[in-house]
Amino acid sequence: MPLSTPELDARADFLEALIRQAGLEARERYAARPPGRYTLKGPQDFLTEADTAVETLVREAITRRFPEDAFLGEETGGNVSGQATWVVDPIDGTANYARGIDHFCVCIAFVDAGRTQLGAIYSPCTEELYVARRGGGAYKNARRLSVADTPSLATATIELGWSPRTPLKGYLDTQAALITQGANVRRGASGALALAWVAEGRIDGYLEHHMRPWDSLAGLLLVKEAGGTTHPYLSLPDTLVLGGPVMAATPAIAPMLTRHARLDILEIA
Ligand code: LIP
Repeated sequence: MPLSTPELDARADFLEALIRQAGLEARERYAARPPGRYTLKGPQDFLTEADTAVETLVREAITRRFPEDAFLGEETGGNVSGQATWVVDPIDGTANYARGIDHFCVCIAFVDAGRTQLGAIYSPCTEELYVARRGGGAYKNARRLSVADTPSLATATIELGWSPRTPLKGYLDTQAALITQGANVRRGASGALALAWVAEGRIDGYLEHHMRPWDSLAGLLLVKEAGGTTHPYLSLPDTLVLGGPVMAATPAIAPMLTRHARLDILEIA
């Protein structure tokens, strides 16, 4: 049974306060830590003490306020049993965070009835809070967002995400195809912030052949609510558990991005 409007209202209000608190925690730890202190979960997959501390703060707050909801976090896991679920990345852009690069965010989505209903992305170093509610629009610091009206790849800026979870050839082939079409291609190592930037119109598209749900759900909702086009994510089987491909772009750019990304022949390692 989907949540009622008042029940969703309560979670929306709670989410904004919680992500600000989590962002403050992340920023205070960032300011106090010597760059370069981290461990690796795998090749280019960074982990810092802050990831775990911030996720614990978020998880405990949610459990106290909404004990009936499920929780799924990047660092402490959780359960996906079809009930209303909070999906949390405590620090997206951990590689940046670990090396002292202040391009990172806290990313929280709320999924109910099989769809992302709420999304929030907070960049504490720039104090930019992006929020979206299904059917309610996308906002940054209370200002309504809209994707860019860039007409073609020749004048577009596209961010490509990558991780060792997918074949490097797919990333390099896509990068070459987009550059050949004249696009400016960048990589910022925070997929969540990149998706927020698509919603804000700062860039025109984001593509990654495989993203985890905690990195992507909030940003995909932001892009949709800002008038953008996104590749179906949660409607694909098991993406809440296994992740999946992500494409989000302005309506004009999306077909060209999908074509060059070859999402239809995607292989997940
Ligand atoms: C990051 C993702 C990004 C991906 C990076 C990394 P993390 O998440 O947001 O999409 O390209 O390799 O996985 O690990 O910083 O939370």
